[in-house]
Amino acid sequence: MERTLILFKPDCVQRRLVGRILARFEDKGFNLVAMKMMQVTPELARRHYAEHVDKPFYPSLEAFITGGPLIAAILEGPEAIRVVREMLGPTSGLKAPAGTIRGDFSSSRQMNLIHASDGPAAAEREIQLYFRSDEIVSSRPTLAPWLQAPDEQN
Ligand code: FUP
Repeated sequence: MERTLILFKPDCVQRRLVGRILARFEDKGFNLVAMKMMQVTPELARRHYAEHVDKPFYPSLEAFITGGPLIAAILEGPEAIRVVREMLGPTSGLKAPAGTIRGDFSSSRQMNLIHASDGPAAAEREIQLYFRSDEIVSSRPTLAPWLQAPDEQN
C-alpha cells in the first residue's frame, strides 16, 4: 500500500469539478485517508514548489496556487503514486490524452486542476507539508477484500 498527496487546485474548486474528479479516484478504489480545504500561503507555495522557485514561470504559478482555496487530500492504495499520476496525465491539458483527468478537463499547462506526488520521496515530503499526523485516519475499508485478491495484497 502507498499513500500519495493530491491537491484539487484553485481552478478545480472554482470550476466546481471537485466532486466529479474525486469520484474517479473513489471509483478506482482508492481509500481517502485525509482531506481539508485551505488557502496556500506564499511560504507554503515556495516549499511545495521548491524545485521551481527560480524558474521564470514561478511568480505566475505562485499567484495561481495561492489565488483561491484548494482542497488537499491523501489517497491510499496499491501503487497509488504511479496509478494516480497516470490518471492525471501529462502536465499540460493540451498534451494529456483523452481519458486522463487533465486530458478530459484542462486546456492549460498551469491550470491543470490536480497535483499529485511524482514519487515516493515527494509523497512523503508533501504529505508532511500539508498534513499533521493526527489529521490522517488509519482505517481499513470493509470493501478491501473486493478490490484485490488476498495473494495480491502485501
Ligand atoms: P506536474 O508534476 O505534472 O504537476 O508538473 P511539474 O512538476 O513539471 O510542474 C509543477 C507545476 O508548475 C505544474 F502543475 C504546472 C506548473 N508549470 C507552469 O505553470 N509552467 C511551466 O512551464 C511548467 C510547469
